[in-house]
Amino acid sequence: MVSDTYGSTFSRMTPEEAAELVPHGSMIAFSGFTPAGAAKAVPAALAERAKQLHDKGEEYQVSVLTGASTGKDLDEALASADAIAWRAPYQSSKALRGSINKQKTEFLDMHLSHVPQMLAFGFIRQPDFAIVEATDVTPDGRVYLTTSSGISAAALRYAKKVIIEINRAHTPRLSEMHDVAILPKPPHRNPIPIFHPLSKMGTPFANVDPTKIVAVVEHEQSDGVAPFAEPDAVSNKIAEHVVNFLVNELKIGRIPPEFLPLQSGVGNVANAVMAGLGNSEDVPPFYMYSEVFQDALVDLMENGKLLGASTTSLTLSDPQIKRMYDNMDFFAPRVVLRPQELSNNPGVVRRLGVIAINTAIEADIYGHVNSTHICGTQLMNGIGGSGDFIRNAYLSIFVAPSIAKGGKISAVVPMASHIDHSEHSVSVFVTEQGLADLRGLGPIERANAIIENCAHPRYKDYLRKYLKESPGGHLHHDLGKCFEMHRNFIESGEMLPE
Ligand code: 0RQ
Repeated sequence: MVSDTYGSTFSRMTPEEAAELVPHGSMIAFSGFTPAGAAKAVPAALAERAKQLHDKGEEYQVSVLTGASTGKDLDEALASADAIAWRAPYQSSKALRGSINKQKTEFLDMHLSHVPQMLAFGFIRQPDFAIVEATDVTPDGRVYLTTSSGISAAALRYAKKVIIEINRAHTPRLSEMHDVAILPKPPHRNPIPIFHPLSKMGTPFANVDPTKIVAVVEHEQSDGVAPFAEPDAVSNKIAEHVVNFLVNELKIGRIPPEFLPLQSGVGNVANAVMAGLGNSEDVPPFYMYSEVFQDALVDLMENGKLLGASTTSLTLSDPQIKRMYDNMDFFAPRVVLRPQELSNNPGVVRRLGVIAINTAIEADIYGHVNSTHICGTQLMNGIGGSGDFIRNAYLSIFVAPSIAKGGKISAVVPMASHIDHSEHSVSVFVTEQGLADLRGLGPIERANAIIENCAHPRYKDYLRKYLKESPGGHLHHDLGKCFEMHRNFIESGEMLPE
């Protein structure tokens, strides 16, 4: 399937041989944004190596940088082997989450668009290795990336040594979607020439100095993306509120007739919202300017509702990626895969007027949003690309079920226990209970809108009382009581015990 253009130029190795090249303490920049395009064979071999060395009483840990979350062979395997000392910028692995929350792994939670620039300027340590998945590499150093772009181009440029994983499960025609560019360093940056979600400005491959390539490993493994479950009633209700809101904005002319590009976060609620928009006859065909292209979008593109998409990853389950690979004549001109510095570029997001829809863990009555830390201490996944988009979006919509854990937790609280997105960046908050349009509202008006429209009935009276009885200036807050719901949960397992 893959044209073998590198011939005998580079050393071909087994994953185990390549893993032997990576010493304890190395900083590794891996390809991958979600499981899409993530390095697979070498990290799995590194995890095996770590286990064997630990069994012998020797230390072996590495620092791991990627585009975002990864597949099971990377974060989950390495964390299960106790082999990750430091990690950035995002993760969603159970084993790694556990290690981070036990302080065994140092985790740096970052805006994803910042990563390539931080590598360029040495804000984060120079990678000793880049381990990047590709469909092909040429003797002169062209690297044809697979299902994600992420930080791969920057990793190849700034790492001291490079290992390429050639994955024969992907079609080489992915190069028709890739548009790779590395921005010049400031102050030598011209305006980014992206004036439409499908604008292209770069090359269909990433570049590497071929003398840095120390190994090429070949395999054939799918990305292993889990298919989405059918949306539940709560997700569908949230989707209905979002669709009705956007249709009304369109009717009254606050969204132009050709609509605006959409960004949608990951997860089942986000998938339900995309499906809801796709099924609505009142929403015209639209574009996406987003970071993740997930299962629901394949159907929407095929039926003409989704005209085109800019993304940094094709996070598709095996059946959906097969549909795409079987019909590349149709899909290739409609998808642009960009490095995350560009897919998530705040300047482009502001220019294009993106409507951003992301999921919150909790919001407080004034609209500050916590996307990352349960009760202010336990990391869930990370901020991901949500901040890149919502701070500069035309409309920043946050969605969340009004309750979690069977009602023991409220998503609306007096004061968020950790803040990722401030009230200044949040236009609309939505739960299955309803929608609070916060635009143009002062703080007390915002609080009333969120409590009355979004809070679960079980929590409304408590929140109303908190707002009414707390000492008031511009905002109302009782600093002795604002975390009472969180304290209750930690002490008794319920935010409002009977
Ligand atoms: O727990 O897994 O034990 O059932 O959190 O919650 O409702 O299934 O929603 O999967 O969409 O995740 C914010 C975490 C939501 C995610 C977050 C518990 C709940 C459940 C998951 P269980 P749901 P989702 C683009 C944009 C930040 C990054 C981002 C996220 C689990 O969307 O990581 O936006 N966002 N990226 O029970 C305690 C609460 C809770 C709670 C939910 N208040 N307290 N537990 N849960 N609310 C993506 C990228 O950048 C790649």
